[in-house]
Amino acid sequence: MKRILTIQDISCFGRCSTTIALPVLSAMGLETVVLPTAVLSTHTMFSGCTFRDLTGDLLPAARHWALLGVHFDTIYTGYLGSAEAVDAVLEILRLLRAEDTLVFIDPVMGDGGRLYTGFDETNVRRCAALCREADVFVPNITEACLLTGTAYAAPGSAQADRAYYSGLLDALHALGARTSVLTGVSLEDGKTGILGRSDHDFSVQTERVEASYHGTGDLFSSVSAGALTLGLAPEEAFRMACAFTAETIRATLAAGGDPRTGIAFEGCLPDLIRRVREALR
Ligand code: PXL
Repeated sequence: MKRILTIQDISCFGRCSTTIALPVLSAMGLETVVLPTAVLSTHTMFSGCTFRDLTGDLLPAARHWALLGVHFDTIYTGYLGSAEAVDAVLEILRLLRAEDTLVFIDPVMGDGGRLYTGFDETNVRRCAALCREADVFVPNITEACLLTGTAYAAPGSAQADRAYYSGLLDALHALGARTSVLTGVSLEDGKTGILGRSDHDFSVQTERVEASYHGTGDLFSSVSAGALTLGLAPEEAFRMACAFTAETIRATLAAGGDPRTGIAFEGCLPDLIRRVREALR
């Protein structure tokens, strides 16, 4: 069985980060090791959340695994919460990355043209250092703009045309990842998806659903990282992640409820398992 390490926070209420990655990766048939960077009462879209920083525990845990000789097929990072946590992850990569380990970085920092609460320029600079370590790199438009010094153009606006996205992907890919994927890219009216580059360029567009749920990016990244770990080619892995994410957004909308409680992926897991089985046949 392949083994994946995911390094991101645990937000106890409001599905995102580890509370999505762990069930999704387990359902995909991967042995999933979690390393929480912090424990929060909720994600930061709820005001007044508690935040227990665990940065000091990250390296000792990784050193223990290195002593035990634990091998990771993939190391997947998401929300890191502080510049110090990013530095700890850089050390962890030096300790635990084997020649065949895939390093998948989702540089979670912001959305909608703005940094998330608690992030500033220091986070952006440290995150850029982390991105240089990535085999696979999956920022949204906001994060790609911050990391490449590009002006933000909102999806659907006149400035956000194909040439804008191509230029942004060029700048992103120049940061050095083997596979770079821009998420939240709208190439046609009423659609949304990704634009990617590995040994060739690819794009995926699905019907846009006029709803936005917390944790959607984490779901997309978890499925992508899982599918790549299982050995799918990048284009195939990202196609699966786009299709499954679109389906889950539709299911969440149908279920109703507060969007801050996060994307309702649980009822869709049997479909994810079916997609994985078909892809591996
Ligand atoms: O979904 C990204 C994310 C993860 N973890 C925490 C967050 C956010 C986005 O706001 O606040 C704690």
